[in-house]
Amino acid sequence: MADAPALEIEHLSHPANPSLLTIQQHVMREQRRFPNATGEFSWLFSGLTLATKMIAARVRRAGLSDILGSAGATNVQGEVQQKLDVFANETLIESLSWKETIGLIASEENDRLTAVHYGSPGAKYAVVFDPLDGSSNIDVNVSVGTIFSILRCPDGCADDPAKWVLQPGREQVAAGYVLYGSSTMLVYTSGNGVHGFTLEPSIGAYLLSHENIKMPARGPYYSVNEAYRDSFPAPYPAYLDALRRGGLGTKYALRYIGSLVADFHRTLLKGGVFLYPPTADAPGGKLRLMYEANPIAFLAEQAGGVATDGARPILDLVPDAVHQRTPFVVGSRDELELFNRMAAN
Ligand code: FDP
Repeated sequence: MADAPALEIEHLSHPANPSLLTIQQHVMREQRRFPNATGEFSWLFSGLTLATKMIAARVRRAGLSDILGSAGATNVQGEVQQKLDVFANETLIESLSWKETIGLIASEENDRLTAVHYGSPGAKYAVVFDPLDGSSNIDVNVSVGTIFSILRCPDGCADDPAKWVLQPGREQVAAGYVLYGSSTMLVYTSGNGVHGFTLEPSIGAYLLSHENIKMPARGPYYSVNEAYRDSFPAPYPAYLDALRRGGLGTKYALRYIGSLVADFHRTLLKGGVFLYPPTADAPGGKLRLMYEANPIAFLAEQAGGVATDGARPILDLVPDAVHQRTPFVVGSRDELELFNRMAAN
């Protein structure tokens, strides 16, 4: 019998196309940094991506379906719930509840923690989220977002849900947001840089579009609701004046959407500073530490930026309640250096 021809191998002549890297593949690649990684984390992440694609689809059709307007109830914050808030919350909880590694969920919309696989030996993570941030913008077709933070179960957390969830932001395993804007983007960090993925709607996949995002060291904008300026404490009014008058070399312009994810996304890409100071109505600040400030601060630091509550780094704050609020200043290195200098005087 004649010898069979040897199987020939042709090597790929070009490197893999990075723009075809999905979020799932990226998360798996990041996990390989940890020798004992099991792939569970990327399975958990798929619950987030599925839910946010469903939310994106609903947001896109918002004017066409009967989903605009109030759901007729108020949430734990005393805010009127929009129908899309309710949809986003239920979709995230439903999608994440399939993931055996999730023990607990905390949502902006829910007063109490939700036990998912709490008590099961495989439950390692808690997911904390704001299902639809900026919801006062929904009815007028302005960008909204989902923000999430993932925390690992520390030693002894099995009998103590508070110990599991009320960890400083520094302990986050991963965090990110999805911006439902002119395109839908997912931006996340697992402690190794900040990476952005754009939803390709025709195939329903988040594809890598912004690898290793770095926040410019200085930017052109400050972003704050200046209508409350009269009640801002020191040093906020003087700081805003300094930026406007060229204290950092250029005269700053103002951009404020009133939707945290959208305002931060611009700050991340263009640089500058976003502020939500204490006000007369919200002396402790308005934004929530665990599912707004912490994940955004983690992203900011990973991108070379800085985040503070006016006195301390956001990521060092030890929470004492899931829904606690904080003043919040986040942005580029130079703007935050000036802010911290003025705050110290
Ligand atoms: P919203 O009330 O529309 O949900 O935390 C909620 C938030 O929006 C943020 O997204 C936004 O940055 C901020 O509140 C806007 O608050 P003001 O209307 O007081 O400026």
